[in-house]
Amino acid sequence: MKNAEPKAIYLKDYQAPAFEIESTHLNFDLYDDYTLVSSTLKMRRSGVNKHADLFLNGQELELISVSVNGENLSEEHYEQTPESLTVHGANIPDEFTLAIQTKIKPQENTALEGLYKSSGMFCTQCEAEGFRRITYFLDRPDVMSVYEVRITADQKAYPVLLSNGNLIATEILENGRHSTTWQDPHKKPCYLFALVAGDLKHIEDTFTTMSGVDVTLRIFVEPQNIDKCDFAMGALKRSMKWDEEVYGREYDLNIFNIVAVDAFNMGAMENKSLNIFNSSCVLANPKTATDSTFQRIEAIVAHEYFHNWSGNRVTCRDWFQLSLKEGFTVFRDSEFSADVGSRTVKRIEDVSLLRTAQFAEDAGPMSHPILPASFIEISNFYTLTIYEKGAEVVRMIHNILGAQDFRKGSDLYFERHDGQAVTTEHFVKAMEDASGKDLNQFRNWYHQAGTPELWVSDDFDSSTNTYSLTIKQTCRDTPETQEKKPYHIPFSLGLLDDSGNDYALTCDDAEFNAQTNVINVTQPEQTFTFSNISSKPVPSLLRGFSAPVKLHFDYSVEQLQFLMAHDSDGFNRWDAGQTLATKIILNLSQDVLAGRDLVLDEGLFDVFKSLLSNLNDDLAMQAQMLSLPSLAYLIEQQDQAQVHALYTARSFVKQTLADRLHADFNQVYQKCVDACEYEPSPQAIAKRTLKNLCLQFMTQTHQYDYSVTAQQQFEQANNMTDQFAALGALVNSHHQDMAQTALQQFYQQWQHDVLVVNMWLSLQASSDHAQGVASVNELLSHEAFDIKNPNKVRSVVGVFAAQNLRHFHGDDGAGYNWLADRIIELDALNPQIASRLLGPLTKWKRIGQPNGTQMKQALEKIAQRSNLSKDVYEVVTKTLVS
Ligand code: B3K
Ligand code: ZN
Repeated sequence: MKNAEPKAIYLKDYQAPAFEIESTHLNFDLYDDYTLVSSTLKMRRSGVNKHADLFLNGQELELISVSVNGENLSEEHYEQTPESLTVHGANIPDEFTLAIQTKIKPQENTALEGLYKSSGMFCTQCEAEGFRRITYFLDRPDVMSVYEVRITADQKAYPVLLSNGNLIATEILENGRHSTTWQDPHKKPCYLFALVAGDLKHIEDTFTTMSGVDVTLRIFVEPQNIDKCDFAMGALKRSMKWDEEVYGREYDLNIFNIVAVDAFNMGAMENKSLNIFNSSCVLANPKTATDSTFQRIEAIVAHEYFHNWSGNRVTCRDWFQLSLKEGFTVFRDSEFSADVGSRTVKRIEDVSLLRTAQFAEDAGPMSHPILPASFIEISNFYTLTIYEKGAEVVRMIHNILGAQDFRKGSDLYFERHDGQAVTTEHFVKAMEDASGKDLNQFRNWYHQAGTPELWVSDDFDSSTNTYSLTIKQTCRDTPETQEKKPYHIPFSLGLLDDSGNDYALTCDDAEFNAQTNVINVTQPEQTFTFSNISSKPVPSLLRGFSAPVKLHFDYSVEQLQFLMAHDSDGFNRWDAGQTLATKIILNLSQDVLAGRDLVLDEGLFDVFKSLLSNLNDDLAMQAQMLSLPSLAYLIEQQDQAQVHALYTARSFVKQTLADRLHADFNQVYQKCVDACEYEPSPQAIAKRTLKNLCLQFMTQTHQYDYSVTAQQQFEQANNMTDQFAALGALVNSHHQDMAQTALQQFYQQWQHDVLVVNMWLSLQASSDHAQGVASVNELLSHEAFDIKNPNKVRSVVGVFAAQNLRHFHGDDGAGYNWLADRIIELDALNPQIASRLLGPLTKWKRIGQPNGTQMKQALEKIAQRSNLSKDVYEVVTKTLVS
């Protein structure tokens, strides 16, 4: 590695800031080839050291001037490095005004952090450390101040000029320029600062808060997108109401703005009263967006809105505490989605993501606790662990305390820490204080990485009518902790009698809660004995996935079928089916490797047959039950994954079910066809999901030709969900001629719509039937591709590496090498995106040979480059040394 080695920073080294900023005045003069930023800060010393130097962060800035109390400082009064400006302590009184002028080049900013341009408009992204690319500042979340921001720009090109808080002045200036001034009365860290300047249209609505205050809500978009804002506006209003009803949280300004931008590194950003969204996470209408896009938009709008309390009013002391706001807010948005849609299906989706992707992260070289102890580049820590596992940890607290005490805990947390920058410990303490429950051992979840595993065995004694469960917990070594302390695991369960009803549970153990049927597992090994059990029950374990663990219990096929049919817990009914299908596919993959003939298990066939013949009202659940475990999930079940054997085994199961049950699938398909106008309601979504799942199976079979059904749906659909599902069914079928024609037709129809074209790119990048690297290379050179736009990169490069597992893991290693080249190319432009793309390669140790070694070689190729960004450097080095 030819880089000067970037250094890690440690949580244990945290020191409170030596200076406070009482108020921040910013003046932006925007021009097409540069921007002038003048910042005036009212500051005071806060530390005990009265001579401390003033250290300010800054990156890619041209310093024009710096003054203290109106006196310009000359170069001997300060020191500049590429990442900082340090004013010598001798020049600084206890209270002072610091004025700094810098010049920046937003139009050249391809990292999309700080102030940059997206399709002609100016916008910002400051979390985590982007503000330092705007001006020299104490760029850390525990420095909070009030802001006043004046923006000046050409009026014709940038008629809309926005920042946080309330608009307090507008001015028409000379030379066709104009300005607006914004004042945000709430103290905030600089990562919540935002600015937008562009030629935008907006829709407007109002929300009246629970105490009767009217809030003006606006969504700003480029003019061509004005017909795609209504759904997000509805979602915003639903979120505002939900947060009042469920958490008692009211909005705190008279204005709330959302802006959609095309070039954005992630989904969206919760800047105070000026949320900025990736256009793919806010724009939708039935013609252009699928059901899953509508659902994603609703969840993300809610997530960003909920941050107003969990993140903005109460923020993080330092970036090690990121899960304080993200884990809590994901839990909040996930409960919101469960309340407005199907609770069980939402749980299934969340757990699938966790078990497929977060467990993989936790088992890989980048594994870290939800409260990490160190990092090199914070952008690398916006992970599934911080977000999704963080949310599971909050969910466990919710389950241990119960809904009422949890609400008391959150009220206390918001009241105690309003306006402060705090730690995860403050959150847990508030929960403890409000409920009187001891969460001491529970805190291990914050400090230890890795997925705990539960090994459960049972014993039934017919002479005493007792049934015992022995639960042993283990957790594999992870980089930060070798000796794991036992976790406090809330373990929800039921025991089913012969007719499939739940026994009333009686257990003397103090760790068993008879009201909730939850066992508090706290020891490395514990046995729980239930009395009055008249015959051997079928245990339903870890109901609702009550803890983020891997569960091992040796279920028989009959027991799993019994649970699928009778379990009162919907999640476990689904999970029993997944366990059964997983077992079968893993066994078949051994047959593939041994060259044996493949035979479909009749148990699985019966399950599918009966699901298709007995449609009930819960179509959303039926669709989930009929979904085979994903290839990514199957890979996660093996220590040395044989990707191709798994792919072949899974495809065989799908193909055989399609061949033997195509008429049944078709019957369900026909029942679900309806000519109603599109609605993104849970019931309508469930119907479409089930219908389109059937279509996928139907287009697989060689026994009958359903391609015409798919084609008709493609041509006649009145909404994107059905049109795109039909296109997907063709693309992933053996009807390749028709697929190619439909792909061309689709592009012709939608080429003017960037977001739809991105879906079109993704579909091809993920296709089993395409030619691997050769096909994705074609997509890279397509007119619709642009390497500077993260959505395009994700649609092609990200999707190929993370979702086209068959071709990415092609035997010659070409997929890995191709990805390494893309990462190298992107690292020079946008390090955050480059680093994200490393994810699939970080799994090299868990992929069977020769692939594992080929993946490692691709990583080494990247490691040998000079001038890697910190982002890529950190992931590559940690991945190779582990
Ligand atoms: N807080 C932002 C994420 C910022 C990512 C910075 N690299 C969005 C969210 O989680 O709501
Ligand atoms: Zn968030």
